Amino acid sequence: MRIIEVKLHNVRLPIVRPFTTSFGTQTVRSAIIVEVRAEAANSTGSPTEVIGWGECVALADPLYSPEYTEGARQMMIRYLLPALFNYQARHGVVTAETVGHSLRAIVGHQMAKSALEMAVLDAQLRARGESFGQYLGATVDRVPSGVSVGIQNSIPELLDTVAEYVEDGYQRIKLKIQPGWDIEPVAAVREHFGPNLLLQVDANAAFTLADAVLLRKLDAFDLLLIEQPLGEADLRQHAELAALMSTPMCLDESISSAETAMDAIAIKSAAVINIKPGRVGGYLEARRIHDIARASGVAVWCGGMLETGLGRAANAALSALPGFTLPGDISASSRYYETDLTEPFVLDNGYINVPTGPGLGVEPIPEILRQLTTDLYTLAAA
Ligand code: SMG
Ligand code: MG
Repeated sequence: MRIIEVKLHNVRLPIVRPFTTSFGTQTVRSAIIVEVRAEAANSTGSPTEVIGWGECVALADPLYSPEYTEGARQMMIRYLLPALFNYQARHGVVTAETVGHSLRAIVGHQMAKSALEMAVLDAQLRARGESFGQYLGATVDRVPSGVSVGIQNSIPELLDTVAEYVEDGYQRIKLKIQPGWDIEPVAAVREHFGPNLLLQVDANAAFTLADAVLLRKLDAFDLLLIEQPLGEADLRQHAELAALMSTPMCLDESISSAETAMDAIAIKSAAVINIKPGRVGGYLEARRIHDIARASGVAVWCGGMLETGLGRAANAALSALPGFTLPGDISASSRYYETDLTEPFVLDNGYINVPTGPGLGVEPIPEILRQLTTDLYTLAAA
């Protein structure tokens, strides 16, 4: 396809209730929505004009990962869009499959790169009338929905919050933990909701290997997994901790590519991988990690970055691949937003339906996108 123009919409979506993790509290979601206008081949091969949408999942501050919203925007404007347009000028066309290749000289910045690749892929698929799910290899039409529960002010508040989500139908609960909010909340939730609740924890890198004795106490609560207890760079230390615990070790922040996934599997730092397309540079790399993990007998599930309906649609499609054997962090839009950018995703008996329309199968509602946009940047291809 030939890109005609790219728009970057900075959007701000208020979050319905503050979401606290070991690294901070989110009250508003600022994201960059990428709009690619292109001429692409339709199913009969004739050129047709289409719009594709991408979402950059970098958070406002570099606390979860090195990337952050403003930095990602600068990165796209200064380096990635020029590199993509330069590739197009040299080759005449771009395809979703070559976006990663065209940006490879620029080190890192996976979330910014992922957003561009997602928008190009969406445009390409919309033109040929194929859905994300079909393209990625989905084998089911709905995915079980899990929810991530932030750190609360007290145990009673935590129990109330979890009860609400269980009533909504969420099939799995993930508790955010940090030093001082670790064993007690997990014990309380397990005791209150009983042995059948699918339960897991996520520390967002807040512990060190010196906390191994404390963390081992989590083995008593029959957790599905413990997610990223140690630092992003601590692959070896995660392997040591994994050997000391019976709870399966899951990595999130540490897995930035298919290569790191292979290394983590090889040295036994990960029995489970949380796949976030933004964190690994896009949906194509995410699928490669799924393939590697599946071939290695490692379970994967799809993480969440408080996506708008655009990212939620793509994540639902990815989660429909056969190796996604654990419920993901793909909740209903209402978990975070009163008004989503797209038609809201809703829980259907504890499941999220995988969109079936062309591309993402959903698009921003123009009026809502306009209202929530705080900044707009436009660049036309040369
Ligand atoms: O989209 O529901 C969601 C967020 C799920 O907990 C979630 N994400 O480490 O897995 C994680 C966090 C990262 C973002 S926290 C602001
Ligand atoms: Mg995580």
